[in-house]
Amino acid sequence: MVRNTFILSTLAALGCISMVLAQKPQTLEANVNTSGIKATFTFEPIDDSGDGAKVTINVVEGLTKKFAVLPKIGFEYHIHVKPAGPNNDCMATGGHLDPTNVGNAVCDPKTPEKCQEGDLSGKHGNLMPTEDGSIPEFSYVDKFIHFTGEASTITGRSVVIHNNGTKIACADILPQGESGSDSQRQSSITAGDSHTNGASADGRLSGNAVWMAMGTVGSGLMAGMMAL
Ligand SMILES: *[C@@H]1O[C@H](CO)[C@@H](O)[C@H](O)[C@H]1NC(C)=O
Ligand SMILES: *[C@@H]1O[C@H](CO)[C@@H](O)[C@H](O)[C@H]1NC(C)=O
Ligand SMILES: [Cu+2]
Repeated sequence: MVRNTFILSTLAALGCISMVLAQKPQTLEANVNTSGIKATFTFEPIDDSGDGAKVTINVVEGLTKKFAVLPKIGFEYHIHVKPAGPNNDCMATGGHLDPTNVGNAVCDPKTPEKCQEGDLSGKHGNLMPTEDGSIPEFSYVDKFIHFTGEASTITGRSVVIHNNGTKIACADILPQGESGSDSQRQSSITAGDSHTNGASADGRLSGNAVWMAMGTVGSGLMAGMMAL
């Protein structure tokens, strides 16, 4: 009986590890809710590779024609390198995410591979203002968005919306469900949940986590053998 329990728990532990290792990158989200602008940007992995995202954008309010400095050109938006942090400081977000060092070269939507990874409006068009400031939800696939790689991952960075260049609103890119209020974000950091514990910034298991998992199985084996 003890032996069976031990074998079963060992198998269960191994099962959990293989499930975690084969895990698809997490869906990420940036919830903009500042300066009267409310919008959600969702980044869903298109497969297990960590490269490519289905981006879904839902602007609830704030992007009116009246507010736009250039209503015919609209609002640019990008993934910026740094997060806005707990005070949601758009000025702290730094420049565009550009791991291939494209720099200021103009982004041609026909050759997105030559654009900055973070230049979403360059690749897919600006957010166009409306009378009431909302934009019906729309989606596109961007194969050059990465969930992995220290330099290329979008995890922990930010989405910034501009009005003729000026940063007007922003939000950090976090695992879906954690991108709500600052208090939510704070509690998820202090609680050290499964997203932050052992998982590296790019959403995959770090070497340490693998060794910790192996250690757990090892202890299980020892405990099981001692019980025999
Ligand atoms: C947006 O911000 C307002 C004011 O700061 C707050 O009352 C509201 O709960 C926020 N909405 C969401 C969806 O986080
Ligand atoms: C838009 O921004 C440019 C560059 O900062 C500036 O020269 C121009 O005056 C702005 N346009 C308007 C209509 O404010
Ligand atoms: Cu920007």
